[in-house]
Amino acid sequence: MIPRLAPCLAALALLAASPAPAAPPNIVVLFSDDAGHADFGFQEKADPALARLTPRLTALAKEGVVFNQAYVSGAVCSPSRAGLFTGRYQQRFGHETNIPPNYMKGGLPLTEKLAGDHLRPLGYATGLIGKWHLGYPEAYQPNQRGFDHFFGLLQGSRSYFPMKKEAPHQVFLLNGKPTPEGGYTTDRIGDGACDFIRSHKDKPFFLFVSFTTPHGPLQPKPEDLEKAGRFGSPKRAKYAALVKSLDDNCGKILDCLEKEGLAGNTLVVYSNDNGGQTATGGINTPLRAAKGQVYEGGIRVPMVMRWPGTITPGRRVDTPVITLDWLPTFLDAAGGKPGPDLKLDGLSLLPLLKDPAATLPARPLFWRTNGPDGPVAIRDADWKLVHLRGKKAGSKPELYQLSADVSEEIDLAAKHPEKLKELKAKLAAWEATLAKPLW
Ligand SMILES: [Ca+2]
Repeated sequence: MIPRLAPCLAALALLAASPAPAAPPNIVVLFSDDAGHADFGFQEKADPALARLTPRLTALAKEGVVFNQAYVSGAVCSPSRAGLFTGRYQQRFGHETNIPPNYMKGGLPLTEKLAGDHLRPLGYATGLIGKWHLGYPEAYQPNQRGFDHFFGLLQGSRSYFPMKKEAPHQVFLLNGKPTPEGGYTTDRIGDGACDFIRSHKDKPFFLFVSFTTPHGPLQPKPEDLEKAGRFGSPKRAKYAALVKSLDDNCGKILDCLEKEGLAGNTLVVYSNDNGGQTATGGINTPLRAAKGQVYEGGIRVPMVMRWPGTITPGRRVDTPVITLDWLPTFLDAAGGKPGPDLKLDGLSLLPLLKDPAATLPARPLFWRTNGPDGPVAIRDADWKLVHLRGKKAGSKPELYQLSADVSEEIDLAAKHPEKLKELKAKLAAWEATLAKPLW
């Protein structure tokens, strides 16, 4: 028998020596809305009270990597999402400001391809649960923009409790059809995400969970408000309770992945769509300003990625990254390549995720929030130019060195005119490539 077995054993040994190609990972994005930079336990300058209320996201961060200098491409909801889904600066296609409420003349331009459009041909099931905010007419809704499955609202926010009176585009749709009111909005989004995971566990999936939490209205569940404890202001207490419900539901979704045996081969990303909204209780310490502005407090966000076996747990990355990098990263992880005609603005973060010693090619990052006369900013290495333009602040460009002054308090424009000139030129070259805002 031994001689007959030998070739089989040799073949087995050969198989063991050459690992099977890894299955493409599931990709799950947990995305919050208007949360403060300091309002998560994994942040370096976390508010201790909020750290206590965010144990699940803190645990996720310990199992993965935290990006200390993560940016969004837009300072408010809709443009930020247009950038991350396309991997392109949204100002290139005129999606520069929030879509006006219930605007029926368009949405994210149909000339643009979104993440789901790219991932579906790679064998991915695609789902969006929660807030859309990228267009109301049918042709602009998620089911027509690369998502097989959509359960959520077209509007940018809604009541957290069942609406007594119908409001346009705020009812939850299930693949285009309105669903009855019922349940707490954040819980419905968490449950909808788990339903998607359970029903798509047999093939790779891309699931984008788009919470409205903790965007206003400040309507926490009474039990969350009680558990949140005492705060200096009622507003901050309600906001904290909303963040608690966000963390609870992120935990629920992570548990679903675990229960279905999928956590090991799933890239989980957590981040937030724009800088914290201080007007509704968010705290951005130590960053200057808030949602809507091009200072760090408007554009720098908490960001975590976990992918067991690929990302070494417990790392913090200081390289500046931007949500425009997500699409190239997801394509890279899924084994795809962006076509040359796509003209993506982001870079794959996979090298950074795989190797702590890796670096990204040097590149400037840009922001503009309100057309050619609106506030604008560029970050290039450690330098940042902010120009509010328009009627604001005397309209002089300001220059900051972020490693020494993350709070953007010391304007170095007069001290470093050459650097100011260099950044102004780069900014002007970028602005020359942009389209006119669509609305
Ligand atoms: Ca937002």
